Amino acid sequence: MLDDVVAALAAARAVVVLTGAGVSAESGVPTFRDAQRGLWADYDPEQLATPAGFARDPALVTRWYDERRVQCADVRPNPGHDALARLERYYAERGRAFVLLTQNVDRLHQRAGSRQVVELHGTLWVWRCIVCGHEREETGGPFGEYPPRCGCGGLRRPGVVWFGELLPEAALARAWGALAACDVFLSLGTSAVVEPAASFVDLARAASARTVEINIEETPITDRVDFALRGKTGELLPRIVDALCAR
Ligand code: BJW
Ligand code: ZN
Repeated sequence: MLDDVVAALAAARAVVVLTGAGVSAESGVPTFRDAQRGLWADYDPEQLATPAGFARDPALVTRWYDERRVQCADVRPNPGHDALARLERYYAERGRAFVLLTQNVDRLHQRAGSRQVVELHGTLWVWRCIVCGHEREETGGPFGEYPPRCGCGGLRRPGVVWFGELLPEAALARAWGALAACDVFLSLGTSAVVEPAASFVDLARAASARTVEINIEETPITDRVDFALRGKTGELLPRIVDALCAR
């Protein structure tokens, strides 16, 4: 089956990749839905990743996100991220289209060298004031004071997309445009339960794309893809890209 995926990638003229937390797991970034160790193990997601949760307890929510931001500074991209950056270069050198849609907020794809990255769920690294809208990239140590405040006195929040919020319009438009025109779609390390990204596979199928999933477990889309590879992205992606480049 790996050979079939490599053959589909070799023939592809336009590729769309969707990534989720599983791609960063081998870097040591916890996923969301891993019940014991996941990011939500000690909390109800509704408490942390919703506008209502932030309104109820902004100190708790901003501390949680700030801790994650600081942890992300200490981790490195893994071989899965590296392979995706190489895959992008493979298509760029051949004048073919490639877009990486990520639900991840850690920016590890960019650090690995990927350039065509669409951040569907925003990023942990940019914080904005909920009153004046002022945004600033935060690369230093922990804020230390929670919730952090803007010069105008307003509360600052992480630039991520919470449940019930709209995805950034430009990101969504880019995703829809790329999906409508792709001939191969890869869903990597995502549980495929959070909309609208969970339905991207159907948009790719509607465009007659070959569809591939790589995950250590089955997901709700496993039965709808042409090729479902069971395994770690940090192990399978380098093998796939090596084989593609060796053809
Ligand atoms: C490995 C691995 C290894 C591990 N190798 N694999 C239609 C129907 C029903 C509900 C809705 C709907 N449309 C919208 C909604 C509401 C909601 C939604 O989807 N709810 C569902 C839960 C049902 N969606 C929204 O609210 C979105 N907004 C929106 O659509 O606005 C319009 C609208 C609103 C309301 C109603 C209708 C329309 C916004 C979604 C924002 C999601 N935000 C979060 C938090 C971001 C901030 C933060 O980081 O805290 O994004 S939630 C969280 O889930 C995070 C992730 O990006 C996202 C996806 O998770 P992901 O990446 O898949 O991670 P996991 O942990 O779930 O899975 C990891 C996977 O990796 C697993 O499968 C492992 O097996 C695998 N794995 N190691 C390969 N080494
Ligand atoms: Zn402000």
